[in-house]
Amino acid sequence: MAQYARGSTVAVIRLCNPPVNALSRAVLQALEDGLKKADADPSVKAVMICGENGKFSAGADIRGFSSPERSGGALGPIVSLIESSEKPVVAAIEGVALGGGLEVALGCHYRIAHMKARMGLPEVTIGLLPGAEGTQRLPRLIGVPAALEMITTGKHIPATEALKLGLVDEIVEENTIEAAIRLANKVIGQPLGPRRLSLKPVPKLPNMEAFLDKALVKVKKQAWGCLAPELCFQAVRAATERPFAEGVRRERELFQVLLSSGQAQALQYAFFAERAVRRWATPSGASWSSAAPQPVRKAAVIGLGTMGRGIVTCLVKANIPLVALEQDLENLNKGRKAVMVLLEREAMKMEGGAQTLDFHNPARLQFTVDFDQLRDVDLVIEAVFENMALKKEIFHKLSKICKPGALLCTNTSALNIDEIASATNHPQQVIGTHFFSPAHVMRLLEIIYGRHTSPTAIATAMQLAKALKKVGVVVGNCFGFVGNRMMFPYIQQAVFLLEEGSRPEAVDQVLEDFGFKIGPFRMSDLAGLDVGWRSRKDQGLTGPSLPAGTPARQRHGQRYSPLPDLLCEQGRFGQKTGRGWYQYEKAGGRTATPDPWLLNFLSQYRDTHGIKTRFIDQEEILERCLFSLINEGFAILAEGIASGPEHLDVIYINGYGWPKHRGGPMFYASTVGLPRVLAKLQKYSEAHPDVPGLRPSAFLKKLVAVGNPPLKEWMSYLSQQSSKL
Ligand code: HSC
Ligand code: NAD
Repeated sequence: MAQYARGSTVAVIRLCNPPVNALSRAVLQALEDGLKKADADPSVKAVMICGENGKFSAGADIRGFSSPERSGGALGPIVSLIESSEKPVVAAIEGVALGGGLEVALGCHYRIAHMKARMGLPEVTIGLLPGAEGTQRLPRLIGVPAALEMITTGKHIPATEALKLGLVDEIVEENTIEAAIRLANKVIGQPLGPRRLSLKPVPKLPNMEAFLDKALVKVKKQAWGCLAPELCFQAVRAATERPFAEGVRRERELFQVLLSSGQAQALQYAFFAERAVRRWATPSGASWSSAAPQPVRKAAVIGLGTMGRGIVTCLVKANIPLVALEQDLENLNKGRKAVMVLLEREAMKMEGGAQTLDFHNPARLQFTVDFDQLRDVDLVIEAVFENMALKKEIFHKLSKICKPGALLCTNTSALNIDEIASATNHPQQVIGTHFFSPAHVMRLLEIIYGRHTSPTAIATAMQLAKALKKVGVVVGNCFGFVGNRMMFPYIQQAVFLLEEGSRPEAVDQVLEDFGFKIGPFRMSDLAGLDVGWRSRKDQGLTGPSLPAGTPARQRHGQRYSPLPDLLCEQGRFGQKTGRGWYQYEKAGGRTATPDPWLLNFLSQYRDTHGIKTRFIDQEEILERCLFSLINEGFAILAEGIASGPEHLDVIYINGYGWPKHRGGPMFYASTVGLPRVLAKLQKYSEAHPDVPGLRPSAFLKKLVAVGNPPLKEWMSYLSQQSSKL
C-alpha cells in the first residue's frame, strides 16, 4: 500500500509493500489516491514520495506480469500524473529505486538520494524494458549514452554516480526523508515546467546517428540471442527521433512484444528460481529454516592449482583471513605468484585497490606447506588433484589436525563425498563445495551433502556462498552430482554425432546458436581433454587397466566412443597443446579453427569401424544433445538428488553457460512440452538402443502420462517410494 500523511505543508506518500515495496496494483492505487488527495488539499503545498523500511521501491511486482490482471499497466499514467502535479513532488530515495521505482522517481520534479542508495532500470535482465515511460524520460535527464548504458545493461548505479550523471539533485549521508521535506519546502512556488522531464528535449549529440549505429552493434553482440537489450535500444532510439508522447507509444508496443516473447517468462522464472534455491531442504528433513550456520573467522585452501587460486581469490575478496597450503615449496611459490596476479587484478577493479583487499598482510593471507598451520581454521577447502586416494589421505590428516568443529570441504568434480568423509573422524563436518572455473568469476557453488553431513555444515556452506557473492545450490551425492552428471550425456551425444558424420564446428554452431556462449567441443578444448581422459583411465574405461579384448566402441554392453581418448593419445589436449578438437595458432592459443587433420582422422575412424557417414541436421544435433541432458535431469529429480527443477536450472545458468533467456534446461523442456521431449527421446533411443542416456527416464514418462503438468507441480508426482533418499 502507500500511506498518506500530511505535515504542515508537505504531504508524505510512503510506498509500503514489504520486503522491497514492489508496485503492486494496491500500491499503485494507493499512490494515485494519495496524489489526488494532496492535489485537492489547499493546505498541501508540496508532496514527498518515499518508501517504507529504508527502500524506495524495487519496481513493478514481477509476479504480477504472469497474472491475467497485470499490475504494471497503470504505472505509466501514474508517473505522468506525478509529473503533471501543480505542486512540487520530491522523491526521497533510500535503499533501492529500481525499474518502475526509478520511473516513479523520474516523474517527480526533484530527486534526493541517500549516499548508499542504488538506482537502475533492470527490466532488461528480466526480459522486459522500462515500460512506464522510463525509456523516454531517462535520456532527457542524463543524455542518450548514459541512459542507453543503464537501460540496455540493467546495471545498478550507486548514488554517487547518479549524482554525477544528474539523475539525482542531491545526495545526503543521513536522514534522507528530512532532507527531502526540507527540499520540498524550499521549492514551493518555483516554476515546475523546467522540472518536467517529458517537456525537455533529448540532449543532442553531434553525431547521434553514428553513435546509435555503433551502440546497436555493441548491444546485439552482448545480447547472445536475448531480445530485450535490442528492444530497449529501439525504445531509446525512439526518444531521439519522436516527440515524447509518440516515444511512449513506441515504448508500450515494444514492451508488449517482450512481454509475450517467452523470453521474459524464462528470465522471470530464473529470477525467482535463484531465490527459491536459497530455501534448501534435504530428504531427511534438514532445511534452511531450522539449520543455523557456524561462523567462519578463518579458512584454508589446500592446493593452489587452477581451482585453488580462484578459490583463494574469492575468499580474500570476501575478507576472510586465509591459509593457503601446497604440497611443496616449488608448487607453493608457483601458486603464490598466480594468486598474487589474480588479486592484483581484482584489486584494480575495486575502489580502494590493494589496501581494501589487504592481501599482502600475512595475518590475512598466509602461504604454507605446513598442515600444522590449519589447527585454528573454521573451514578448509581442498582443491588437490581429482584422485580419491589423495583426497582421502588429505581428509584423514585434516581430521587429526583441525579443530573438531571445522568444516571440511572438497572441491571434487564428481567423486563420492561419503567415501572422502569415511577417512575422517567427523563425517558430519564433510561437505562438497564444487566451484566452477574460473572460481573467482563463476557464480555457481554446488554444495553437496553426504550421508552424514550435518544441517549446520550445509547452512555454513550456504552462508559461505552468500559471503562469496555466489549462488549456492544444495544437492545430494552421486557421481558428478547434478551439473556434471547432466553434462556427461550431453558431451557423449556430441561425440557420438561426430562418429556418425558431423563435425565439431557444426555441433558447436548449433549449440552456440541456441545460446550457449561456447559449444561442447570448444569447451572441451578450453578445459583440457586430458582431464576427462584421466578420469576415464581411473574408471577403467580406457588405458592400461582396460581388459584385453574389450570392444573398441563398447563398455559394459553400452556404446562408448574412444574418440576423445584417441585424441589424447596423440597429445591433443586442446588449447594448452595448440591442438584438440580444433587447431590453435600456438600452444595456449585461443582462436579455434577447424583442423583438416581431424576431418581426415574422423573419416579414417569411420572406415575402420564400418560407420557409414550420414548428414546430420541441426534439429537432430540440438535434440540429441539437449534432450539427453534434460533426461538425466529427470532421473536426478526422481532419485531425490535435487529438491526441484529450479535447482537444476540455477546450476545450468550459473555454472554451465546455459542461456538464461531460455530459463534453464528443465524450464526449456517445459516450454518444448514434455510429450515432445519424450517422443523425440523414444525415437532416438530406438535408433540407438545401446545408449542409455537416450532411454526416457521413468519420471519423464510419468509426467507425460499424467498430462504434462506445469513445472511447479512436477515434484508432487514423485511418490515417496520412488525417491531414493
Ligand atoms: C518493472 O519495474 C517494470 C516497469 O518498467 C513497469 C512496467 C510497466 C508496464 C506497462 C505495460 C504497458 N517484484 O532479491 P531478494 C522479492 S519490472 C516482486 O532476495 P536482495 C524477491 O523475490 C521490475 N518481488 O533481496 C524476494 O522474495 P522471495 C524491475 C520482488 O536484498 C524478496 O523480494 N525491478 C521484486 O538480495 C527479496 O528479494 C527489478 O528487476 C519485484 N520487483 O535484493 C528488481 N524484487 O525470496 C528485482 C524483489 O520470496 N529485484 N522481490 O522470492 C532485485 O534486483 C532484488 O530483489 C533487490 C533486493 C536488489 C531489490
Ligand atoms: P590442478 O592440477 O590445477 O591443481 C591441483 C593442485 O593441488 C596442484 O597445484 C598440486 O600441487 C596441489 N596438490 C597436490 N597434492 C597436494 C597435497 N598433498 N597437498 C597440497 N597440495 C597438493 O587441479 P585443479 O584443476 O585445480 O582441480 C582441483 C580439484 O578441483 C579437483 O578435484 C578437480 O576435479 C576439481 N575441479 C576442477 C575444475 C577445473 O575446471 N579445473 C572445476 C571444478 C572442480
